[in-house]
Amino acid sequence: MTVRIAVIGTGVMGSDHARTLAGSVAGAEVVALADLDADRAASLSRELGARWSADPHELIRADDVDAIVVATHDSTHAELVLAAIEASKPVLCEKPLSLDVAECAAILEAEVTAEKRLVSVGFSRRFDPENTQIRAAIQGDHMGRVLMTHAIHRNVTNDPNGDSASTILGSAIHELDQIPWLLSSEAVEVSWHAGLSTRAMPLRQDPQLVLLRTADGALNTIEVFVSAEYGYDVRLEVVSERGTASYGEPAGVTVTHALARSRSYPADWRPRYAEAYRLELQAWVRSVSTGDTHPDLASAAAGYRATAVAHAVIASMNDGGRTQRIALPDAELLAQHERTFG
Ligand code: ISE
Repeated sequence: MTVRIAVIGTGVMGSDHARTLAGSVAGAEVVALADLDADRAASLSRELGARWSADPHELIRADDVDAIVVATHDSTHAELVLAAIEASKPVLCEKPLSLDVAECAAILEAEVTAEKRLVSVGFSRRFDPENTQIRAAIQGDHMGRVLMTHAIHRNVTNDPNGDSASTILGSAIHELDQIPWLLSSEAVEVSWHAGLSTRAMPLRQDPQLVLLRTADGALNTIEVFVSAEYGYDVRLEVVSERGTASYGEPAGVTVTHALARSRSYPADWRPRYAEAYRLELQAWVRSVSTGDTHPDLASAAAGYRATAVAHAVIASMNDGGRTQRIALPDAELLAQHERTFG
């Protein structure tokens, strides 16, 4: 069965996902696009042979649309995901599921009421081959227990109007999902730390350091620096009792010239995670067409947890870096969702 998809939002990620779905994902057809920016949507719709609309709700309800990708501004995710659940259509929502924990809870509630797993969240690192190799390497007994992990997440630049909290909800949110997923152990407490800040980003603290403790007792450090200028650079090292596993060297060819040896960094995340996005979209499309959810597709519950952890980090930021326990205000609903949908 071909899954007929509407992509809502044709900015950086929406257009990237639409092109990947159209060109590199088996069983997918992009039939419609929505964006408030008519020129942007019209030009991508010509390229992909899909129709476009300024009204996402019209596409979510349309009879010739089977499934939805949401890649709009973060503040609109919940409304569109709820509309997809209402229309009983599977939806892949870019991270974060919502900026707001209460909105994430409303999504959990709607999905539990629908009695159908419809929501997946675009935590693409779960499909990144280097991450899945690390996960395989640290499983089992041969390496012993994981004691610590160290993540580094650097962007070339970011929204100059963003504040320190937006770094956590828009960028560090990846690691806030990735580390508990990798260790199969939920986040239990966090603290936020900062020192000198780059003059390139006057409105936010940059870089920031988050310490995250998982339920297994491991301590995890996350440096997130969204205006590092030199290149898109993402690294991870897992330190276990009898070994380590890590990635982080820039991919590609090493060039030697003029007494120097060099490799290039990508300017943003798209080249670094192109394969992860393709694998994630393929897993989602296959799940939609077979009805068997891929185990690594992040659920709405994972989306809820990551947003709740992000808010605990922001609480620490606003409380002089004091350690915060993770508050799960809808613990009963979350447990019910996880019992029902795994
Ligand atoms: C962006 O939205 C992403 O998803 C990237 O992976 C991340 O590195 C970047 O900081 C975010 O803004």
